[in-house]
Amino acid sequence: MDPGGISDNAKRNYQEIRKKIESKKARLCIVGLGYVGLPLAVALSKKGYFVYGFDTNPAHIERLKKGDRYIVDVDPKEVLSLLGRKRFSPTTDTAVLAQADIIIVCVPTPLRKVKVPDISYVVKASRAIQKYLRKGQLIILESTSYPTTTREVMLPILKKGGLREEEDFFLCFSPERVNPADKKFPLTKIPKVVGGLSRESTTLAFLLYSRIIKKVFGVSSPEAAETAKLLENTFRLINIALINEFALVCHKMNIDIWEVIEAAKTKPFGFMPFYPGPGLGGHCIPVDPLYLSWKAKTLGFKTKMIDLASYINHYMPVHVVERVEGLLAKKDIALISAKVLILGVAYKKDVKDLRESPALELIEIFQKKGARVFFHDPLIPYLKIETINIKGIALNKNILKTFDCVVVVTDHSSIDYAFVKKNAKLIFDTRNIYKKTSDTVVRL
Ligand code: SAJ
Repeated sequence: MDPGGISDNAKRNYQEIRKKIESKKARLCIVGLGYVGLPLAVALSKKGYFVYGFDTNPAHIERLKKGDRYIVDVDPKEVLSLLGRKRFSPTTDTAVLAQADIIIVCVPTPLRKVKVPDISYVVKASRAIQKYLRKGQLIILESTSYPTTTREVMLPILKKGGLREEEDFFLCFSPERVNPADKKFPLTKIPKVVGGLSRESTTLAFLLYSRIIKKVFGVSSPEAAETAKLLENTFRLINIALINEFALVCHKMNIDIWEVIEAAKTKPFGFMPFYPGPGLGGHCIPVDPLYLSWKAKTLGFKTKMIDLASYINHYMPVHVVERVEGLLAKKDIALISAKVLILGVAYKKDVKDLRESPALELIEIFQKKGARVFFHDPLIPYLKIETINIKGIALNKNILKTFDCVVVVTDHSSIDYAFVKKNAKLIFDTRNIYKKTSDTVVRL
């Protein structure tokens, strides 16, 4: 799309950025080198752009320079090669923001303790950018947030120095969609949505992402892009809650939920399988939809489904403990004297991320009921979070035999489940790893 009906000043700035994108002379800065920012920095840098990687945490910068792997989807060797070729420059120095023609913000958007959005990282990043903001810059926000964040939070901060949006600088929202540890869908294979304050900013973001991603989809505003992302994650939250509730009902009816899902999956249209589990973890699915319900509430609208789905998902760890308690009671073992092993504590398989992991709630509930709780996770050697402070154990047959129950919580691929089955007295399988129930294996 070429600019239509804009001022000469805007056109000059637009064309300057466009030319730099097309010639790959644009200097980029990714703000936030986490599971979203680092893969993006590497992908753009590999495509030939010079990329600054800004992060407030010096440890991230040090680890990158040492070739440490701290993001599961990024190969440290690639980072070292880009560093060596001076294509990528990680730094904690905000002054690089002045050098960048395009700045992409990938900072966390968590919830505060009282379950309201915490956009303090977005505000801090916006203030840092504003200090160095100059004509001819494109700013893109990728962090998931409630609709209007780009226009009503970021924009007023950027304009503080007198520069004008869509005239001197351009502003766009493009939701991140990284799926951690998903080899089938690396960043470059996941279509990207872009929504700018004007056609020009949308076009510039479209051109940039098109260099690394096959399908880029432009929408009419940042709000449309912000809301599309929340729809994606709310879709998952609700459907995971639905299948969790189905698991609870099927347990009551003594019907195998896993068989029911396999049967429903044979329907070639109008159905998408989700799987019950021990609860809902990660920093996105349990969190992002609450950004929407919070925004709706400010407009006097109560989103009942999101709140109900969150309630059901948060009930699952309680259900798992109740099931284990019931199984042990049949063996005349009370939880208060039981020894329980949590197998896998990350929020989902093959990642080493604990955020919102249901395993943490499970451990707390088991401990409150007096059980002695241990864990094994091949990717997480130690748990030191709030009231939990335990070291992971190695799996060996003598140790396994000492547990009254082993609870499969995170189905990491690298765990030897046959070995566990051979040596455990009782297994409660929340992920259907064993595909069928037996005299020592009970499934959710
Ligand atoms: N879970 C279930 N049952 C399911 C699917 C997931 O219990 O059928 C659980 C998982 O075990 C995990 C939680 O839900 O604890 C979230 O898993 P997830 O894979 O849905 O979420 P994330 O946070 O790893 O990644 C998601 C992306 N995942 C997928 O689309 C598959 C995507 O929604 C976003 O790109 C990403 O969040 C994000 O950054 O928003």
